[in-house]
Amino acid sequence: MSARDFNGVPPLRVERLSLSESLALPPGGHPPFGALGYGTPDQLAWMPTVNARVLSGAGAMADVWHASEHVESGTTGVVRWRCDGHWMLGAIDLDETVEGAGLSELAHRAYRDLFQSLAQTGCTHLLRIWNYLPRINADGGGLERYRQFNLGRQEAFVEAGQSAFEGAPAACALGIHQGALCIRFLAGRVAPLPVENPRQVSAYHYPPAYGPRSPTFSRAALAEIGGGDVALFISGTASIVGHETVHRGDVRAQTAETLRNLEAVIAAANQRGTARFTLDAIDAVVYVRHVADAPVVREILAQHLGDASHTMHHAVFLQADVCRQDLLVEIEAHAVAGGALGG
Ligand code: 3EB
Repeated sequence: MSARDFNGVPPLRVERLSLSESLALPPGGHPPFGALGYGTPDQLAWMPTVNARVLSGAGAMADVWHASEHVESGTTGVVRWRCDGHWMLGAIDLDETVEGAGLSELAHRAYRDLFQSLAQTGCTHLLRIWNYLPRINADGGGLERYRQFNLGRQEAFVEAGQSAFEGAPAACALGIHQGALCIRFLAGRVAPLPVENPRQVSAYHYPPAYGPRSPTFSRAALAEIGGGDVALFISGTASIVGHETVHRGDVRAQTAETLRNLEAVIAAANQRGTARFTLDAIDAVVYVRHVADAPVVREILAQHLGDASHTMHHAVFLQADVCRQDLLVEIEAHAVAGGALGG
């Protein structure tokens, strides 16, 4: 593989592997650029883990990212990062009990350092953020903890002069039962193209009923990743139409509605360039609130997408809490397709 494509950008690549496959990498000796592990052991510096229970049969999995071979690693405040000069992966793990701060202050501190790390590496544009919050739906002294998180996060975006509304990065925010506040992110040198979902109110414009500060994310983001390819990052997507949760208590209907939302956001993304994405060819992570719901969620997905589809073959199912009490399922994904943005 040539290190640089004709535009001078070292291509960014991603593959979803089982834990043993990812540990068998790389043939050349040095570790891959970075990875996001699902249920993986916690001791690999290049593979920060998501501390959630894996429900799919294949067990621990990892999304392994490849960039150029010249990887520098460092820390900026609470952020550990790896950067090849064009692409950057970062991880933050902040334990509230150790830090002695509430979740709003913790989120503020985490994102402040995150933006400092971007400035330090020159990869100043966030493409995608994964947020995992301990006890996301618990009360945090008069305000739900997810809403506290939203306060600190938005404040840090605004202070850093980063787009907190239009142009916010793609993201997901899930609840884990224990451990630290975990944030993982991917950044680059070029701003991604944000994509909204015409079926949903933009999350950054949710009304105040959902908390004093809106969540800070776009429904999806598109980025050229070198080698003539475009990456689509689909934010956490759930059974929300407009700004309201629909099908309360009905996991089947919530799953079907989530699929309609995914279809809509993919269609919107396909209008922004020549790359063509389809719902049956994405690398999805499916979060279910109740372990017992996993089989029925899988059944509905298989009905819509086909058992043999790429999406069904590659989906990782995790147990996690979703940011609204009444949401039972959430799906996020990435996909890569040939093409370019604009045109
Ligand atoms: C929603 O649509 C569901 O706070 O970063 C999805 C994706 C959700 C990202 C976030 C929250 C976030 O509002 C929740």
